[in-house]
Amino acid sequence: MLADSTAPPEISVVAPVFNEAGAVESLAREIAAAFTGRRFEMLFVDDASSDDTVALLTTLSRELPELRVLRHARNAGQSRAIRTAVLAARAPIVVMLDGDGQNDPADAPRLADTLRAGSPRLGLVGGERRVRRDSAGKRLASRLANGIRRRLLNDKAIDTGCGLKAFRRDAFLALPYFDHLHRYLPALMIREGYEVAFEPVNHRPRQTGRSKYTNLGRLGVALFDLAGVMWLNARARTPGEVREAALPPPGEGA
Ligand SMILES: Nc1nc2c(ncn2[C@@H]2O[C@H](COP(=O)(O)OP(=O)(O)OP(=O)(O)O)[C@@H](O)[C@H]2O)c(=O)[nH]1
Ligand SMILES: [Mg+2]
Repeated sequence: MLADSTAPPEISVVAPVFNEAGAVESLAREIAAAFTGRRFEMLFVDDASSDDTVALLTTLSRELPELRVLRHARNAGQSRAIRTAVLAARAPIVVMLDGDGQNDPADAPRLADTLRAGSPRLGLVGGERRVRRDSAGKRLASRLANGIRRRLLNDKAIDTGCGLKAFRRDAFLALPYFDHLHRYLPALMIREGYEVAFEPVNHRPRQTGRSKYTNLGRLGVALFDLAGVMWLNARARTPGEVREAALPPPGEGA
């Protein structure tokens, strides 16, 4: 429950969902349990699912007042769903996680706390899945893509594909948007002048529903986007710290 239902939340937990009817109810309950005692909200963004995902969530929102359900009229992809959620989020700190239950909500408050305890320049705290609960093929494709990306972008991320990340809402909204941007959040944050940090997190096998990506499809688009992010980096310029210039007190200076 919200500690004070009139005050805005401190943390917005966001989950993109596309045909995840088997997972959303227990995921929403787990998020609510993980954030008990904090001022939080959770936003599930349904990306035009054809199953019962939305009906289940809206029914559950009667029981969980922190739950907000947004719906796309057309399927627009995981990154767009995350952006929809961040735009609607009311808290300055956002934690995103996959809607299929593979990320463990119990890790989410810790990532948010690390972000809040950091300097204002810390833009993102990403999860790093210590033990991947995925097929050998997916782990191999992921290791290959991660290695190439890290070498070319130098984004410090060992596991950029981990769906669990905490970030500053204003920092996220300053990033350029493109489909599948969610794989490049650490690189884009660094490009914008922010620092990034990582923490080990739990990972669980997918229990219900179907994977939304194929290994080959994901690898292909990741390499295509990599070229785009390299171009963005080549065209980046950052001003360092920006301060408001004040007039000197009377009698001092010219
Ligand atoms: N909104 C939206 N979410 C999507 C779309 N595709 C995938 N997702 C969500 O993004 C998250 C990650 O997708 P997954 O299919 O779980 O990808 P994965 O974890 O690499 O694959 P699995 O191990 O098979 O689960 C899940 O919450 C999906 O529901 C999409 O087109 N739109
Ligand atoms: Mg998954």
